[in-house]
Amino acid sequence: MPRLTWLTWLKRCSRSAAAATGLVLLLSCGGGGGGSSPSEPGMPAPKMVTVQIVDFAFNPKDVQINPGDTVQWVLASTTYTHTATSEDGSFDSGMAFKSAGATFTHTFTKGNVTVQYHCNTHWHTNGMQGSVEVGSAAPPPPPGY
Ligand SMILES: [Cu+2]
Repeated sequence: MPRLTWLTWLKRCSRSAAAATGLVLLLSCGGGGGGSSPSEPGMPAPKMVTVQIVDFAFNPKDVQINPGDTVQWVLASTTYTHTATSEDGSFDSGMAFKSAGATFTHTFTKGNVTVQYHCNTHWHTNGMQGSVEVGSAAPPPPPGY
């Protein structure tokens, strides 16, 4: 009867393996319950990054974000004729900065790109421009941005 014994062992073994797997699933289930975000695990929560418009410049000029993050431009100046206008046409604030503290926001969804933008009014006179690097594999901005 060695064959029967082996089969019996195999059955018992697979049963305990299933039980062990169940235990592992149970443990990993219980361990992951601490998070407050219902979104996909491993994805950082979307954040907002602020770029100030000070005099005739964006500050900071270049920001790094992740796909899904939002950039908020805030007018921190007393000149009201600025815009935040992207080179690729993906966003344009227009004359949104009508008073100090006025904001314009844009959410960047496409990853691993560097979006260059400028102020329509002061681009050529003051080199008023900036860039947003989206994703860890985004190329660095060209000189001047
Ligand atoms: Cu400007």
